[in-house]
Amino acid sequence: MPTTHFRTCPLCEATCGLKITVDGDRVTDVRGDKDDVFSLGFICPKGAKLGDLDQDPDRLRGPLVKRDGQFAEVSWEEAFAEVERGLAAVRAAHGNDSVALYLGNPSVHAMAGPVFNGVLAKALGTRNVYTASTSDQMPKHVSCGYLFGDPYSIPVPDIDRTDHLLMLGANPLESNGSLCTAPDFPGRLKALRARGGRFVVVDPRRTRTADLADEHLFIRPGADAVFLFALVHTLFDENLTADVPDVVRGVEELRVLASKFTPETVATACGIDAGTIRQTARDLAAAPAAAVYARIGTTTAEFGTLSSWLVDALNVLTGNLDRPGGAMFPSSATRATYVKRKPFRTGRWASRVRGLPEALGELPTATLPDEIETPGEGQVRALVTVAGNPASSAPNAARFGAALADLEFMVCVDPYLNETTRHATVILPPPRVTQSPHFDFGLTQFGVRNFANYSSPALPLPDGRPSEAEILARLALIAAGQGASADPRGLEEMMLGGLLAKAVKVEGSPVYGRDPAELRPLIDGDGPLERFLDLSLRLGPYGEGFGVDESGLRLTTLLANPHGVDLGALRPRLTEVLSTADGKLQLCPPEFAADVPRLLSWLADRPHGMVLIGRRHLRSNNSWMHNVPALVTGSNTCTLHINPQDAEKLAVGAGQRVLVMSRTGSVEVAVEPTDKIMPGVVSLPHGWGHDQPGVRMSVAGNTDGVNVNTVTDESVLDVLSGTAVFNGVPVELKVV
Ligand SMILES: Nc1nc2c(c(=O)[nH]1)N[C@H]1C(S)=C(S)[C@@H](COP(=O)(O)OP(=O)(O)OC[C@H]3O[C@@H](n4cnc5c(=O)[nH]c(N)nc54)[C@H](O)[C@@H]3O)O[C@H]1N2
Ligand SMILES: Nc1nc2c(c(=O)[nH]1)N[C@H]1C(S)=C(S)[C@@H](COP(=O)(O)OP(=O)(O)OC[C@H]3O[C@@H](n4cnc5c(=O)[nH]c(N)nc54)[C@H](O)[C@@H]3O)O[C@H]1N2
Ligand code: SF4
Ligand SMILES: [Mo]
Repeated sequence: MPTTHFRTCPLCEATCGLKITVDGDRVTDVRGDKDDVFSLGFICPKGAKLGDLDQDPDRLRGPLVKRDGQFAEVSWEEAFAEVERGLAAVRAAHGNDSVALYLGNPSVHAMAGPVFNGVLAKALGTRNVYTASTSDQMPKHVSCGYLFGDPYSIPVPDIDRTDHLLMLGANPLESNGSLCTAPDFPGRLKALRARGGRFVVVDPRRTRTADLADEHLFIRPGADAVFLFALVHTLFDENLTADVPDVVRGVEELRVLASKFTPETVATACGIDAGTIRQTARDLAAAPAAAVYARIGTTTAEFGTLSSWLVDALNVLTGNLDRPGGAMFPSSATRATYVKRKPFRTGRWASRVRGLPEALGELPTATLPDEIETPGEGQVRALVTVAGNPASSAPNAARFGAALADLEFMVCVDPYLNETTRHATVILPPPRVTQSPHFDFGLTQFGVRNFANYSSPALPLPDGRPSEAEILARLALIAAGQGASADPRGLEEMMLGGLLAKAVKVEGSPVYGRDPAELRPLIDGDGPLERFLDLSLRLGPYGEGFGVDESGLRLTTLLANPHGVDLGALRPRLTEVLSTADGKLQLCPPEFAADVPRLLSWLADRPHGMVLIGRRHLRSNNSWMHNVPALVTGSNTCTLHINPQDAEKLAVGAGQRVLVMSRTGSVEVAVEPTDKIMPGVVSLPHGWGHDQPGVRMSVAGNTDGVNVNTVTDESVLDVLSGTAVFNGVPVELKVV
């Protein structure tokens, strides 16, 4: 008998509710759940193919261990024993820092990662922690960390109530949104226009999002920081700033800094005339409520942190930060607000080889190959990866892959044998999506409405098959020296006990002064992730508080509401968020001001030749969805978008092949002339190129694509955050 299950889609940041039909152990139908409180039935082609992904025959069913260069199927016990041997040998010989940890993108989307990855990192006791954040959004964390004191309090555009949206470097019609969880982003943008609002897109490509907008400005890649500075300047210059509240410090310092960036000075660099820049600032200031929102086109860029900062500076100066219709701070149901946070800063330590500053306890992923290749005390000799494919996703991927091949030991928690895991000694595959529970610990922090939604597994785990939570817990126990056969329950008790012990000591916590031993038996849930969720919900801002508010949230509330719980529109909460040393909003942090001379030198001496940028397609998701036949057809191709003028200069037509060359390497691709991209700029999507030896992805392996990160450059970074530069990469083209 087929059964129906309501589940949150774990594939991207939109958190759509899905209605999944399961027959036996197969998914037979997936559609949007129209009763989902947040997504109201929206679904995209990836969600619709969740079944194909779930039952992909190439997904690894059990662990693999490499013996004499070949992967062999082994039992889980053997695999964990091999991990213990491998890690212990490297650590005994070279110390804790010789083992690095890399956490990839789905470690935020799968429920186990947010609960266990922190413990795993701690147990490894290494400074060599790397994540996909430094290939993505780290500039925004650093910016919010210095401005507001909390790197995780990132304002999102209040898209459902705004009158004016200025969007830079984001393409939610393909990506469905990022650092802004808004299921049916396209519908929300259409609604904004339908109610008379205005929406402007700044992008070197006229994307599907730009097509929907009132206005699209082509911007030269990498110029966002100077463009945003010129908007800030115009607000001051034309007396367009709103009354800035007393809690904001640094207005005058920002005005002085911005005075160097007049629209006239930056116009050529941006490819946008000064009059349009001024008008953009005027429109922003004139709107009753407006929001500036910027994403990956601005963060994986050389001045990612400055751009991220200036976006929120504009929100503050136009009076739009923390007000309905402006840029607001969501409040996650599992993030306690009573916790006192230490003031944020980066650079508490530096990477060994390049001396790059730490941010959020991580080092830049771009520098991991340096740490593997360079001999000396602290050299990385082993690697643990969880849900990551850095041999595809990191800059100068070829060098990255070669560095992985040089390691003494590598263990990967990953369902596929792909570009990265082919270098592993041990692969530990997590179970299928339908066999795993789901809750978005991370994304509830970025919702355009406050919400909470838990999905229980649709299918049971086969006997003896560890969940992803158990895999991570056992890795942490091995790393902590407890051995491959230590009971994960012990670790869980320690974690729950630790959280309770902290909570009872903080004034303002709902359980202040109570006894952890009395509270522990009250925690609900069938598994460790559910128990962790129950505890976090009950201590969270809407929580039941262990009896304080009977109507408050707890696991049972979510179990009783399979379509999710709507916690309402965003509400102003800046005072709750601010956790800087002096409790003020730092509009002009000295750390950022110190990076402005670098921006000025760029302005004076910037690349004038051809530059490369990225692009996303609705039917891809980074590197790991090209093995689903239905997702790799039609327009989802790895071609080089080029403006027809540039194609004509090169004398190439559609389908002809060119070599894209950079400092780090070259790739050969077919061109696709389109006036949707501005002259002087070419674009390639990332996540392709699956034809490397040993990759076991039969569909992806036959796709015609190259890895764009062969030509991206690990030596150039957004200095303040250590983030890789994927946009604005200087390249040369040669017809082959
Ligand atoms: N040139 C260029 N490069 C880019 C980007 C770009 O725009 N241009 N984008 C960057 C961005 S934004 C990001 S986030 C990074 C992503 O960088 P990564 O996270 O390193 O790469 P992904 O391709 O997302 O790989 C995800 C891995 O997780 C595995 N996986 C999938 N589901 C699960 C699961 O449930 N559990 C576990 N354990 N594993 C799972 C997949 O098999 C895959 O190996 O790439 C970055 N790289
Ligand atoms: N379908 C699909 N959805 C995804 C993903 C995916 O791979 N495919 N990946 C997921 C991940 S990991 C993330 S982080 C999000 C990212 O979500 P988004 O940030 O919305 O990502 P993109 O669609 O790449 O949009 C970035 C836009 O920036 C533009 N751009 C490039 N360079 C510049 C520049 O210098 N300045 C400006 N202003 N714009 C520039 C590009 O042309 C592109 O249109 O998407 C997530 N969702
Ligand atoms: S938009 Fe994202 S969350 Fe929604 S169905 Fe598609 S992949 Fe899943
Ligand atoms: Mo990302």
